[in-house]
Amino acid sequence: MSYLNPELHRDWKTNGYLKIPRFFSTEEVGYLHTWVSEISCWEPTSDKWMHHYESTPDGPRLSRSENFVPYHTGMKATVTRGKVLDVVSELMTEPAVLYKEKINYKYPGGGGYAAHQDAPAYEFVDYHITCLISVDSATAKSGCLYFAPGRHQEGFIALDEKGCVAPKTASVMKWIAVPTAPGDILLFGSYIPHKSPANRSEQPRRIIYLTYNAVSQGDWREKYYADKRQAFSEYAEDGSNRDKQISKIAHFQGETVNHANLH
Ligand SMILES: O=C(O)CCC(=O)C(=O)O
Repeated sequence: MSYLNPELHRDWKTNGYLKIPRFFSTEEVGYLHTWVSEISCWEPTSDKWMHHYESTPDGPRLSRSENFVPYHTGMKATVTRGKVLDVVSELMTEPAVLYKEKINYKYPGGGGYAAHQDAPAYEFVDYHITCLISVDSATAKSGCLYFAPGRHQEGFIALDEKGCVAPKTASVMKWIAVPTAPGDILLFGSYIPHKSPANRSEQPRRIIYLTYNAVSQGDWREKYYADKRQAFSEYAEDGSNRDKQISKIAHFQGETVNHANLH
């Protein structure tokens, strides 16, 4: 079954991202809501899922959870088979495999993300497609994504020391806000520049991000998380402050809080 008509394929090629409204039904969104809440209640671990926290006006809150798929049956089924995998494979023009997954919570007052491309943070494979699932509604006020349409065909753009698009270049790019409602998905490749503001609303803006690569490039998911864990344990020792990041690139603009300091 195809999820995309020729017009959607054209939009994808032209813009480098594609929104499909109501990809998940109201009932499915109900499940996703429950699962995101369940995962957010898991205690921090040093060897399974990863939680990241940030300071907000309401105190420390989760900013991100990742590596949860092996530990959650419902999420695992939804992201490793079925319609998300199918639509990503269709865009990839070959079968896809999960590379990484995360939930970005962006609670009220939660930080935004500087203009960046994902490719510098996603090592081992050259190209990825991410499927964003809007669990809450994301608006300009609550911190939806902004894209620079068509700029996915230029390789790395003005990559700075943070791994982001240099602010001077980003400031003259044309940015389009892409709000999403619960159940909408937004597909984007790893070279499309994007950014998002802080959440200035009173509501959480929870979004699931599922990133895939072509099966022909191999299955890198475990290696990705082992490498990230290793890198962050080195950052914690090397005095570089990079352990304050939530990714190998320094795109997150919130103020991170170490979970050891939460209680
Ligand atoms: O969730 C957001 O607002 C943007 C996230 C993002 O671009 C990222 O995590 O790389």
